[in-house]
Amino acid sequence: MNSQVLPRLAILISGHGTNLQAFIDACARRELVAHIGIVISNNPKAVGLQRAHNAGLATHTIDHRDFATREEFDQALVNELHSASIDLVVLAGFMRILTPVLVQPFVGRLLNIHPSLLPKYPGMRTHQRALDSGDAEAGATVHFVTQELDGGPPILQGRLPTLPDDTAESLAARVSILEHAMYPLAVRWYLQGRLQLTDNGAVLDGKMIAATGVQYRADAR
Ligand code: NHR
Ligand code: GAR
Repeated sequence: MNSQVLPRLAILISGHGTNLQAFIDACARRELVAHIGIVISNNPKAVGLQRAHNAGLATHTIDHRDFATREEFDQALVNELHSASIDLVVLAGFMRILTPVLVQPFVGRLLNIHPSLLPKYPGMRTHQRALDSGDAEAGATVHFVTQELDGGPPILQGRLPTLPDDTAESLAARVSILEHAMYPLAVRWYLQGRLQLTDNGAVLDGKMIAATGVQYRADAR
């Protein structure tokens, strides 16, 4: 198939890019019928850039430190997304808070995965906060990105038990594996036209998604 007719994804990263790798693999296996049109990192040293190169993908580094304001940084992102004709923007370990300059033109076409059971623990250090609170469960949430940080409507939530000897690192490693399974599924729903952001929240197959998202199961399609 001609890659130009495939829906085009942008994956925005800042670090290891293991979620990016999950998308590269899902596209290669045709679990996702899409083309990753651009990988953008704000961090020139992101390991994920190498993963993109290895897969033959176009990359672009837009270093936030080169811009005087968040808005100017976001405008540079928007310009790149437009020139790459992007249909859906996927935040995958992207560590810069976005302003309306980016969110507005892409609202409803902008997804994030956050490493907590939202609405618990928006922001940073989620695993340590879950352990400090003695939570029996942790996980990750895919959500539509809106102006409110980690506050956009949840789509898909995956949970797993915390373990007695867990550290933030050991818990993060298990949540990470869960993320790689669940994030491509949410993107698949979007690309199949089954998932939309409406004024009332996220909708899947014509039904409102609950405030905690659809509960992810390994056999979900
Ligand atoms: N932007 C908007 N408008 N809304 C969201 O929901 C967003 C977003 C940008 C990124 C990812 C998010 C996460 O999943 C995300 C969601 C970065 C920070 C942060 O505090 C918080 C949440 C998320 C990403 N960033 C610092 C900043 O000043 C920088 C931290 C650093 O560089 O280490 O931008 O967790
Ligand atoms: C993932 O666990 C993701 O949920 C989290 O960072 C990790 C990125 O891993 N995202 C955030 O914390 C966003 N603030 P990766 O770079 O290997 O995909």
